[in-house]
Amino acid sequence: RSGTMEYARMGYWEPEYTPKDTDVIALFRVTPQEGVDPIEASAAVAGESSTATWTVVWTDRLTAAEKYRAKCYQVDPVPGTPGSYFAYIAYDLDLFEPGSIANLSASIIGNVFGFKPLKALRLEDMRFPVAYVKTFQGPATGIVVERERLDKFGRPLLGATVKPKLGLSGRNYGRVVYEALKGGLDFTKDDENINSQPFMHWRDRFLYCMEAVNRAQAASGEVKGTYLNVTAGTMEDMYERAEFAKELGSCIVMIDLVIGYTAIQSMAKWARRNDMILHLHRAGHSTYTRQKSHGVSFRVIAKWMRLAGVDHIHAGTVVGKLEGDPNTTRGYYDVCREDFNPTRLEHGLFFDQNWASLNKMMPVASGGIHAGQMHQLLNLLGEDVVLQFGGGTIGHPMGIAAGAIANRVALEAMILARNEGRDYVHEGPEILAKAAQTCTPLKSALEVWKDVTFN
Ligand code: CAP
Ligand code: MG
Repeated sequence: RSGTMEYARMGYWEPEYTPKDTDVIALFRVTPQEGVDPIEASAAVAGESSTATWTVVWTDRLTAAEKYRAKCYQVDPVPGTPGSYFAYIAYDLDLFEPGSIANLSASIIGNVFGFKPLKALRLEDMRFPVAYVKTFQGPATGIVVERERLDKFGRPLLGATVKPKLGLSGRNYGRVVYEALKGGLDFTKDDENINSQPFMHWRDRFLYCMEAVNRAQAASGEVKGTYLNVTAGTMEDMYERAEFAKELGSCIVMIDLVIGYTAIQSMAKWARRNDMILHLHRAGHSTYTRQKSHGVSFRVIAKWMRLAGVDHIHAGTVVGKLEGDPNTTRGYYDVCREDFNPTRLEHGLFFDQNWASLNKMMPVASGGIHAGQMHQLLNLLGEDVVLQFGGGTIGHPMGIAAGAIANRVALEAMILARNEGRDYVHEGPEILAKAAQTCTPLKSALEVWKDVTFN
């Protein structure tokens, strides 16, 4: 019995262990400090994210320690990254409260990320057993029912985030919503940092936005929506805002990731009870998802959010202004939209994941995208996605409705070409140019943003 814990020797390293079908599995990228043995470091991650502390404790013997100890069963060097290791760790299902992301994350990304023997630690992926998946509600509405409620099929949905991000009055904000929806978008959206500031209190925004939605629906004959951001400091405020949105006839409400996991799950339950679509903006995620050696991969956040029960989730664009490579982003979209994710290392999916009939989430692509990229967006992101052009609608030289028209015409031209079996990706610029001959707003959009690529 030594003074400090020897994790590997104490059973947190078990190379012979084969994970059970009912185990939760986590894959960490472990970067030990100089001189720390990678196996010991990985065993320590298993220990500190399950039962262990820095020394052996007598009370271990009062528990079924063999069972409750997480088991690191495999450690592989990360290809091309000397000094980093992939550690596979299995956790018995009994370690987790059913249906609670907060409880899960308090173990898996709890104290362990500050552990001194580690230089860096990243949670890369997780596998959840069906028994655990079934303890979660999953997306309140799901892609299929969302499309039925909106009566829109066979193409991506189109949206826009109202800009400028801050400072518009309620009345002017409502005007943007009306113009964008009437021009042909399906949705408009509050920005992540629009809540209830002195320049526009939430109630004003909701009233003007819903007036705009109703007028645009009457003018177009289409179902329209606007994501009213109900993110608020307390649960009471958030529910009050969500109830008011529903009372005004909105089909959708929005929350920001920063409200936290318990609040997200509660809102998902509210959304299911009230037949509302729940949009999640991933505000803040890059603070911990972006670094390759430390933090949490967004694919894990996407998995947690599908369990938690949101309907929409921002998942990246590849071609826009925010970071994201094509294959990793595809992996996020797989997590959102497949019933079963097979292991697909090229997309960053390290495990088979059975979603056990949980609804699918609608991925949302935004951040510096515009009509001239329509062929790339359709090719990269597929059909079940919301393409959201904020600047790419509201910055149109001929006005907001013209911006919306440009996006809708570009999308429909591309869908038509795809459905005719044309090679729409390579012929994309040609197809857009042809459509622009009879659509001045599209012509103008292609002209003004032709050089914008963010590469
Ligand atoms: C986009 C946006 C979105 C980000 C979110 C913004 O505006 O409103 O919040 O795209 O990123 O504030 O930047 P534009 P992600 O359309 O005008 O660029 O979807 O990657 O989470
Ligand atoms: Mg935004």
